[in-house]
Amino acid sequence: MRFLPVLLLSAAALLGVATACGSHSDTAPVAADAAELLTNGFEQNIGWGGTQPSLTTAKAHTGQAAVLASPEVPFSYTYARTLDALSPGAVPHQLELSAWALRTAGGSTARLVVQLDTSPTDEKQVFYTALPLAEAVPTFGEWHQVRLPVALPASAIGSNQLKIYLWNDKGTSPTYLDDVVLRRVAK
Ligand SMILES: [Ca+2]
Repeated sequence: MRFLPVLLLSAAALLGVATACGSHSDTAPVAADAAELLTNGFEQNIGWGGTQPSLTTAKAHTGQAAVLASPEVPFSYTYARTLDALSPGAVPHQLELSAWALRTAGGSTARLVVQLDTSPTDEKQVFYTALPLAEAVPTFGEWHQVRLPVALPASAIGSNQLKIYLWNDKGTSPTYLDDVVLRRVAK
């Protein structure tokens, strides 16, 4: 039975490969990513906080829920949290936002926005960047993964409040967003 350990090792290797592939599927990662600061597929948000026009089950990349921006809903369901709360003990400066976006038509011209306000009570902007989805998503009716590198200024401090949202801009058709992940990028 000298071949048995080899077989077991092979099986373990195959399982390892399968697990590694699984972690890249469209579902939430199994293993916690130390650099991951937030992740949201919006499945648990439905019903909480009262009526929220941006939360929708009309389209979804995973599960049943996503968020939208449209002429009727100019700003999507918004993430807002101070840098201290987002990443206790170390203000993150290099970030990457990834998300899945779907444009319904040529008029889906929403922008994916990351902004930093002075504080939760002072909306004076410290930083702003936006990804035009009309450029990042070339086709309609299909989900595409988009990425937005975010380099916060060196002057950013823990009491600054980070916001993430879709802005409809001058869009005439809805744009959908799902499976948002914000990661700290190692320098
Ligand atoms: Ca979802």
